[in-house]
Amino acid sequence: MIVRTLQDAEKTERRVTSETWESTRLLLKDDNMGFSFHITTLYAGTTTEMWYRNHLESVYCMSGEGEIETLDDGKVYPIAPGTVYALDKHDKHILRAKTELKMACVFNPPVTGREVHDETGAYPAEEDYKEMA
Ligand code: 9YT
Repeated sequence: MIVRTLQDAEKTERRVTSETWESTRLLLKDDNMGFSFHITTLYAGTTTEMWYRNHLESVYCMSGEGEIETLDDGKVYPIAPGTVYALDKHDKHILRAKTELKMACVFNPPVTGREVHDETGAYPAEEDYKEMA
C-alpha cells in the first residue's frame, strides 16, 4: 500500500517547475503501478506546446478555464472543470490556460522522474523538452 499527500510530495523532488507550469508526481515508475500520476498547475495566461511521442496521457481538469488545440488538425476544444482529454494518438497539442488550470494527469508508460532532469537541467535538447513538457 502506498499512501502519500500532495502537501508532502510538494516538498520533495517530486515537484518540478517549468516556465509555464509546475507538477507534482504523486506516483512514478518506481512505484510499480504501470502508470504515473501527476497533479499539474498551468499558470494563468500561458501557452504550452507538448508532444508526448512515447507516452499516452490522460488529463482531467479539476479547476480553471482554458482550451486545447490539436496541431495536426487545428481543432480547438474548451477545457473546464470536469473535462477530460486523452492523447490517444500521441497528439501534438497546445494548452492555453486562460486562468490557472489544475489538472490531474496519468501517463502510460509511467514517467520515471529522470525526464525532468533532462528537461529542466543539463540536456534541454528540443525533442527531450517537448517529450516531458
Ligand atoms: C497538463 C499536462 O500536460 N501535464 C503534463 C505533466 C507535467 N508536464 C509533468 O508532470 O511533467
